[in-house]
Amino acid sequence: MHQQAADAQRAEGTEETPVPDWKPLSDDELRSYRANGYLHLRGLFDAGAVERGREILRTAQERATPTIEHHESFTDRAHTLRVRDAIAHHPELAEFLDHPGLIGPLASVLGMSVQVLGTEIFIRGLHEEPLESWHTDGGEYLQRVRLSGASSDLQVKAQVFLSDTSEDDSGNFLMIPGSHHRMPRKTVPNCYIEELNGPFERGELPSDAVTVRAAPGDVLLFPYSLWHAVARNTRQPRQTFIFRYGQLWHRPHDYLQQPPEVLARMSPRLRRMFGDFGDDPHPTDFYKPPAQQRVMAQGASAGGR
Ligand SMILES: O=C(O)CCC(=O)C(=O)O
Repeated sequence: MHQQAADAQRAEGTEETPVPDWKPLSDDELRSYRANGYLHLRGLFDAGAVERGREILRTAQERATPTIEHHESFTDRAHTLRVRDAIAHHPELAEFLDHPGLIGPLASVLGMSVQVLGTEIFIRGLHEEPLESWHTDGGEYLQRVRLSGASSDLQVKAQVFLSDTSEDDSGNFLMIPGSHHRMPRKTVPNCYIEELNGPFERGELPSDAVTVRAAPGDVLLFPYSLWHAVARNTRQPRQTFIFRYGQLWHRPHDYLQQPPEVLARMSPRLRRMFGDFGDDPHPTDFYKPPAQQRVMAQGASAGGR
């Protein structure tokens, strides 16, 4: 157990703080994440969870779940169905967001200040060209922030794979390990990385690019600053969820505040992770969250209701 998580578990005393239902990353896993800018967590969700995840996707397609209002920065395209703020319409996503196997890695890379900043359903259809160009996440101002080696992270995404991308040309996630420490030569408002995208359009990949081959149930964790793109898809619709996380003192990406009826269905841990501090929050709560170790210890599956 690395030092930060060990401190976290001691901090509030054993009487009050239940035994966490999650385990932090090992020192080696955390070192690897910080050096390479990603963690491929294989088989985090079992076959039953994957099937329930696919059911959420089917329901979203059948009901044509609405997404949020368009923003001028969105680059949504016809080949991709993208439902932003999906938790507001699909409460079953709580099973994935509150899963101990995901909470542990998040608590390790962010510290215990974990907030869900966005929940997206993604279905990437068939397309002969790359589905997304090289970019970083979170907009031009976050793009210019680079963290030193031992820093806690600021914002991360967890991509939950529900269909198979273990072969090439299946809408694979592409990334450059270690690129989260580098600044693109030129930074532009849409965060595209121009030095790579000209060659990419001609079919060239950087020599240090890695193609992620993921099986259903795998999760890829990566920070906002990792240079990434998406390969073409000539096989089958690619099904994933993408969850954004950040510090509790960040602003969400796809909601302002979850409505009371959405929060009411969640465990106290998940409500806290949606930035909920009850009816009468103090402004300082977001920076110094009360009883944070205790609230984060257990979710719905451990009876933390
Ligand atoms: O679809 C993917 O694999 C990645 C999506 C992406 O580039 C993003 O969420 O920023």
